[in-house]
Amino acid sequence: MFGKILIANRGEIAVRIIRACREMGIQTVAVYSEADKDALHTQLADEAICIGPAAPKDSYLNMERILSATIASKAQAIHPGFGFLSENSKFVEMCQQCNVAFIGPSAELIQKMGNKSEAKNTMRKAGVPVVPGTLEPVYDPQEALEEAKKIGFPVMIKASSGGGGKGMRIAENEEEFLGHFQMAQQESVNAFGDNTMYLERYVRKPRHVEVQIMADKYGNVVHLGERDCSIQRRHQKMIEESPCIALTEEQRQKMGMTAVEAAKAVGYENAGTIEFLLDESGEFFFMEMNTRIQVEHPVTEFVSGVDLVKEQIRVAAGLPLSVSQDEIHLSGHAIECRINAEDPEHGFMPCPGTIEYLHLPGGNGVRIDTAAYNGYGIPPYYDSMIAKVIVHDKDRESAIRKMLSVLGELVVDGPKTNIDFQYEILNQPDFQKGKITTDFIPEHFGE
Ligand code: MV4
Repeated sequence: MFGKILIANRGEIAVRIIRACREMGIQTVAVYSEADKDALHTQLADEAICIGPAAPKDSYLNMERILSATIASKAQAIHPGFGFLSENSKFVEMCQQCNVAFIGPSAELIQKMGNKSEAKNTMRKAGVPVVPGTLEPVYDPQEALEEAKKIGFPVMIKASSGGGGKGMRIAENEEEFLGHFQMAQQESVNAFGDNTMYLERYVRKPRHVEVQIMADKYGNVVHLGERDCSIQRRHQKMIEESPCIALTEEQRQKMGMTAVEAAKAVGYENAGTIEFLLDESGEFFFMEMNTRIQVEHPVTEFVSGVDLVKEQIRVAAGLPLSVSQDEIHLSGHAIECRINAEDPEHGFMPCPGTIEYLHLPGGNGVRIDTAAYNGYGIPPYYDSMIAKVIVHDKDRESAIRKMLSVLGELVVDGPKTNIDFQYEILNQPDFQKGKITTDFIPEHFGE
């Protein structure tokens, strides 16, 4: 096992990883920016190294400085968390060159899955269901129009390098296709320097359902059930839950096994997530594979009882998976709400500032992952998520009631937050009935 791990991240996920290391008897090294000298992760780690100014490119994205800190502190491995360098294949290669273990999959796999159209083709060849669409990349608007006519409208125009909705447009008909294609392609060129596009049939009112998988270095792969992440605002997830109540037991089995097959087909290692679109008829299609631990991993930890971060560290150190598929029993229902310092009344504008008073509820089946504390100043340079509230209870109705109780008790004085907005979502009759699709927020609260 590793003796010392460097955590190349900040905020609640850095704290989450430090705690896992401590429980495993592993020494921890935090890296921090000048804006994070009083951050919780900086204080909690055994050692902390300042890696530069506040701007992410000068600190948490600065590969040379992070590797220098790793070598100077004699850490044997880097846990990247999510965001920042977690899906940067160049960084993974640099780790390898420095003889430092990267806690995650190989550079090749990250690169392969980072290209969305290539990932889709890889999965299609492995027998995983994908949304019907182009098999080859498209570049030329006129040629794309011909392909779109073959698929049939409406079509989804997507950037190969995309993700998170960037470079993505819906064309309802032939007339608007060329304009939308050119806009999506331009957006992709601007954001990723890549004009490679692909087309798909547009799936109306889908659910976003993703399967957590975990793989070791010996070809063992397990899945830990699915998460329904349909409640999103502008491609930012707000609420995640497990299980997805729209699935029958048969569909759930099929989706889990499909995810395991997909991971095996690419020789995956470490934690990963296979994203599916679930349509109104119950058919599901591969969307993307995320090659990192995700924000919403605690809902899976609650229903499975498996500590995913500890498992990531174990498999990266060369140990076999600690559980087999037969030993994984999913129980009850878990829900996560992301708490952001933002103003829902003014376009969800980020609201950095000092937390004057913080009260975190607790109780049976309540978990709050946060790096916030009384008097903490939220810096303006990073994302606005300040806490994750996760609850677990015997069924969905009980979990919703628990979440409403926790959100009602939670106090964050100082910055504006989305706590009341989250409460309103959970209070909606359609949410309580499980009528949730990716259109839930625009349909119930407007754009
Ligand atoms: C789609 C789709 C409908 N049909 N593809 C959004 C981001 C990217 N990961 C894929 N996305 C979508 N792809 C087809 N063929 C609808 C979405 C989509 C969506 C997906 C998951 C969660 C929220 C979403 C919100 C809007 C659109």
